[in-house]
Amino acid sequence: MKQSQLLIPTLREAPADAEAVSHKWMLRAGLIRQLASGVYTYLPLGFRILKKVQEIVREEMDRIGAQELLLPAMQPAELWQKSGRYDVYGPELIRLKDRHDREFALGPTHEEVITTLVAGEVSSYRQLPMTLYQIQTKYRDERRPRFGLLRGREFLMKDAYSFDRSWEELDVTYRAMYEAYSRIFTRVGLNFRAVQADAGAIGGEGETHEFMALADIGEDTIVVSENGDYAANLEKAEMFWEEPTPSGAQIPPMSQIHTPNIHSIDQLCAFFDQEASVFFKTLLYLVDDQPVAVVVRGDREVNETKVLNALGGERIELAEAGFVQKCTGAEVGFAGPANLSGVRLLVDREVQAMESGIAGANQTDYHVEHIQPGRDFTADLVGDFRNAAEGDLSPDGSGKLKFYRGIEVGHVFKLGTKYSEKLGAEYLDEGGRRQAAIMGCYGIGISRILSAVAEQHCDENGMIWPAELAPAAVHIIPASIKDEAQRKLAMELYEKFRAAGIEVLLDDRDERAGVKFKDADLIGIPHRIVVGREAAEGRVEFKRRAEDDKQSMSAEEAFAQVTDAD
Ligand code: 9G3
Repeated sequence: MKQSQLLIPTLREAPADAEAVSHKWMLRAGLIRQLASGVYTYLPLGFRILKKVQEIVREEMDRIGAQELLLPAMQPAELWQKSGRYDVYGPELIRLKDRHDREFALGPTHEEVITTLVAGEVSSYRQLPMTLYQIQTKYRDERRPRFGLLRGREFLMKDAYSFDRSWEELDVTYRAMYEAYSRIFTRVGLNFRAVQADAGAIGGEGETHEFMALADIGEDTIVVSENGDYAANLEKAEMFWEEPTPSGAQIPPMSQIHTPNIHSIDQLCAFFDQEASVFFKTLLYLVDDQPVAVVVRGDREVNETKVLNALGGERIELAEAGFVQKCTGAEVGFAGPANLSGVRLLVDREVQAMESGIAGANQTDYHVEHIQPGRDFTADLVGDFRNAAEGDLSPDGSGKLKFYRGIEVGHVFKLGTKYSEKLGAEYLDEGGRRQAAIMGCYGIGISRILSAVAEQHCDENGMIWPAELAPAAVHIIPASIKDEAQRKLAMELYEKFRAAGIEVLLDDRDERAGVKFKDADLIGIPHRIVVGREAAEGRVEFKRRAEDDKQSMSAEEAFAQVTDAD
């Protein structure tokens, strides 16, 4: 490839709204351009990288016997009505009408479509197990698209769907997919962790894992034990717990304290000169529109996913101030578990085990002290309703829990028969009985991988693409294209690499050397050969993008440096 003929519009500056480093570099290196919020064009170099990610994914999917197909993006609304999901998703599901006024959705995922297909084509146990996959554009009208390809409204996903005859066979399929994912994320050069996750709205009946690329820009928080044996998304993460032995101390009766305008835990700590851990934090939620009060220790955070799962609900949201006032009789900040009626009371086991504490009095400007769980209030449900926190031990006792930010690049689910029953993906088993296929679904964010890799592989000058993804293996830069000796040697090397089947980018532009070096740093091709003043002697300067040192050597040696590395 010759740069003078390629569209690689590098930028000196990134637009101000590019917050993530990956977004900044991908814009400046001329890999992507935004067409609309969350909607991107892949320019030639960016598309080369995207194709390489797809090829790696295809190789690993084909290796485990998954069959590639391509499903439509236009999905009839009826399918989503049959699965019952048409009304579960709000504005995030992009809906449209065709010329006959028939309703469609632009596919955000394809459970309904693939299950309908299999329902029509599979009828015998002899056809199973079967895993089908596609690499296709997904549409999700995110409320806040951001960070470039990390959270787009139109993005490329590999989504696979498996159909098995039993949960045991699904376990085999799931394990094969899990290991294929590990190979894929290793090959694309990501530092990742597979973590236990929560199935969320997709509802599966079985386990689910997310593959998280470690990055500070990541929206998820993952929790990993010191030896790595335990790893979970914070939504699901548990911690070591053992009931403390009660001291049996006599606790004075609960008594009210006037705490004018003391709303927050910090204000309470100052007012009572106490640690946050002595307070009972009571938050009011609506779970499927029913009022629920959750009580956790003052220094903990409520885990809404755990609350939702404990109640088997569909939707959870923090109650508005007005509702809190109506429900507790007090402004926000004075809610407490005692004398709270008409509300389900969920108490974290840590609070339930405390002999006494300080809580809101359900009266504005008042708190109560010496409140004792069991004596002064009775929980409807006691359990683990809090986020794991620094200092917690792993639930398997394997040391302290550590916290990282992560970018979700993959997600695998054991779905069970939720979709196959609703959409009729059934088969006749050996005994001639109709059985619903046991399903799994498996996603990889193809376009998101570009950003995750760029986040993990960049420095202050630009990106540093791992060899498997780089748009070329070597970047040849004649310092001055006007200098005949430099141009000649550069062209010889360029042809030599091409003849050897090595992907090479030649910067044959009539530009100052400094500009070319800056662009080379931005684009991040692993090896760089500068043809400069020593060209006449057949000598060049060799440099790896990931290292600082430059070495003068013969053109032949430089050629060998690249071919040996490849
Ligand atoms: C929707 C919209 C957004 C969505 C979904 C449906 C996420 C939805 C979960 C999944 C589950 C798996 C197959 C590949 C792996 C992930 N966001 N999910 O179902 F209508 Cl608007 O997509 N699907």
